[in-house]
Amino acid sequence: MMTIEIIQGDITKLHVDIIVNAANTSLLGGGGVDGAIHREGGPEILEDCRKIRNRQGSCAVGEAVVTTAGNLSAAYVIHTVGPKWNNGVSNEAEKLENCYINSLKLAEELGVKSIAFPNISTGIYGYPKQAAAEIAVKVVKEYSSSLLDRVVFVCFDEANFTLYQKLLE
Ligand code: AR6
Repeated sequence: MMTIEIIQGDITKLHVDIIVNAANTSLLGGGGVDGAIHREGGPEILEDCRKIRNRQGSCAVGEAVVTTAGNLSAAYVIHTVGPKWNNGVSNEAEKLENCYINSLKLAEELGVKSIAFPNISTGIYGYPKQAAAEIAVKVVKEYSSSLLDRVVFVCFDEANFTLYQKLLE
């Protein structure tokens, strides 16, 4: 049985097996939660990201890749690339769904039990928070895993925290 939790705070401080990053296709870091993860996790994460780039090039929107978590307490960081909001005309919903699905699948392949997600795409990428939260909750609720037993939604801002509480009550 997979339990779903909501926490308000900084994802880099969480004690879970996997922290998910809302990255960009370059995998080379950025602002928001991506900036925080690289800052707190240290340079080993970027080193791994560069290796992945050398192997496969950039990371497509909706896809997910895994690196070390460096100095973070997690075992791994999964980097997934959310869609930029484009008024809903660029299959953003499907792309966002894929971020959650592909991250969960990768976590299972890694054989871990717990994973924490930020509110992918709802910051710099401008995805409407309500719609994004509905997708995140739907995908996680529908995902059946024999291995994962804890999924945490880490909400940084009050608005997302309130939305997730309503959706999961
Ligand atoms: N812990 C948890 N959540 C956080 C943290 C944190 N430390 N910091 C911010 N958030 P964003 P995006 C929340 O902008 O919209 C980067 O430059 C934030 O409040 O980090 O997917 C990448 O490199 C929001 O709810 O990611 C890309 O270029 C959520 O994390 C681009 O931003 C996502 O906001 C990706 O944009």
